[in-house]
Amino acid sequence: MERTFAIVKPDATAAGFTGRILARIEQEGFKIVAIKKIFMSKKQAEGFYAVHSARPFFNDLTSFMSSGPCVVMVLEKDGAIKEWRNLMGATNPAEAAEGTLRKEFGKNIDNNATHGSDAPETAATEIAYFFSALELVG
Ligand code: RTP
Ligand code: MG
Repeated sequence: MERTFAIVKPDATAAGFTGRILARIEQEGFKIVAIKKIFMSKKQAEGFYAVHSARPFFNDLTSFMSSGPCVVMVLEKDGAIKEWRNLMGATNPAEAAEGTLRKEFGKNIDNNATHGSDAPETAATEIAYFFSALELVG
């Protein structure tokens, strides 16, 4: 069964959306294999988003991700990577389809409520960045 890595971002935890997002995750048939609340340092956020280090939005993105607590998760489902990105919706909430998490809970492109891995390789790297093998409860 495929696994992906997901985050409830600081805007959504601060707004009190964590429970509603977790409920949607279970309703849509994902199994939560691992979950914890963390508060990343700027350096930890920079490590997580290293792939974006040359982008103009890198500093704002990593400042935002270290501005408050996140809920990090490993989700399991057939086609989990694509299914989770579909449930999140477009990166920019203004462009996200009705019924998606970013449409319902995102404020703007910087404060867009959730993160999801974009490929099997990034899912594996991102899961290992936050969780040890012993923390993955299948
Ligand atoms: P994520 O990695 O957070 O799941 O989002 P994504 O794949 O949909 O988007 P990605 O291109 O990986 O960008 C990572 C995060 O950076 C912010 N961003 N800002 N100002 C901009 O043009 C811009 N583009 C991206 C977003 O918050 C996005 O989630
Ligand atoms: Mg991405």
